[in-house]
Amino acid sequence: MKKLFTVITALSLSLAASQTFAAEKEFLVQIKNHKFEPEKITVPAGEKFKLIVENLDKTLEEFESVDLKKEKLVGGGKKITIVVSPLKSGEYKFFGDFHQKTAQGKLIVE
Ligand SMILES: [Cu+2]
Repeated sequence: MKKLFTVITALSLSLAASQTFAAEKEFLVQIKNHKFEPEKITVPAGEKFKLIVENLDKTLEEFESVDLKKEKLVGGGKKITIVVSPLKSGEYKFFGDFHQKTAQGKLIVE
């Protein structure tokens, strides 16, 4: 009986987890000619979300943000997903580490 209860608990927990997972919003930012498109992305405060970074250039880029404490390579023609923990409202800058002169963007959290 105890075993059955454990199984049910585990099942409902994983169900709850998958529902939370499915509810996460996704935001797409593309890299084109070493610039972010769009350069400003508005996201909700206090919510975990996913940032999809798609590199349309042929060259390697690195999505980086000191404000968000994130750094991830994205190959030419590739796509990466960055999971961002809930943020307080404000502005969070990010940039392409390999093309910092042009690749600049920010998240507007509100
Ligand atoms: Cu870097």
